[in-house]
Amino acid sequence: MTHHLAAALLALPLAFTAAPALAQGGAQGGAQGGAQGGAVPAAAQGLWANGQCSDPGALLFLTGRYWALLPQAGAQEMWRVARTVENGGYTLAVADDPDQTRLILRPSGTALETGTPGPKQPDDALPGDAPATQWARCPGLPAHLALLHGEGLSFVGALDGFESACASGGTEPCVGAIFAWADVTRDGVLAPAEIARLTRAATYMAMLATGTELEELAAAIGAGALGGLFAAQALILSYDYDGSGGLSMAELLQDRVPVPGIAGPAAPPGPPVAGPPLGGAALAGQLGALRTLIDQLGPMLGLPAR
Ligand SMILES: [Ca+2]
Repeated sequence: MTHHLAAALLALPLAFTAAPALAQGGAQGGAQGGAQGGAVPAAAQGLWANGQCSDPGALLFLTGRYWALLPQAGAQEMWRVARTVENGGYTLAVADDPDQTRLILRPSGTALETGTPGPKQPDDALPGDAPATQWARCPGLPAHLALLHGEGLSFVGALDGFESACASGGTEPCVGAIFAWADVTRDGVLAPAEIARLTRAATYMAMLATGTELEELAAAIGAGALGGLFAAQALILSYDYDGSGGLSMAELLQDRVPVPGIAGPAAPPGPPVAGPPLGGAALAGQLGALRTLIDQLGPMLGLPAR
């Protein structure tokens, strides 16, 4: 069992190697007109609140490649950006889910305006007649939301970097990027608490990727806070060859075994494939290896069956 856990954790970075190819595939299915890009503009990236930062009606978190929408109640969701269209000071971000969810963005200093285009609105007709939602930039999460979203959004904020590190197809830079995020104390060893934090953050992201209710998310992260430590101990017992009580990069990369469900070694991304097979791939689908991790850890963490 513990080796399955370790293998699943090692496989986690491989999920990101597919991402650049997917982005290219999505861009080729692209829209007519307007400048085509791949990433959300830097001016729109970061944490935004609808209402007061201290008591937001909703939070919107944007990276170059992802956006997460976290209302005060109801569905907590996240999308991966397949492509963007720039037009007239507006950016349209198109996600890679089957519905090709779209979000119109217009950053202006400490304010952000967003809208959701109607189904018949062309990509380059920005902003169209979509009703606008106003957002204010927030320096950080309010205290009452930090426990629920803090670690998870930190992980989501690091995803762009993970994708870049994994784009070459090499396992070591890929694992290294995630290791660096997890190694809070910067001592080159993942202690049980650091592995537990990684587990909670990965759980958070996997749940957002498929969409989750606030209550489910809170329950999973809360349960993970306790269960993650046990899972971390099991993982360390399995891979801690030098008995340091933690896991080093060398220990993690040793004895790598292929994981069922992961197609082959981490090969460099092939030439972009045109057409529908890649277009519309859901974020949840790309995170297949991560789902394996969550599925393996789930029972130990007391997560609800999915
Ligand atoms: Ca450490």
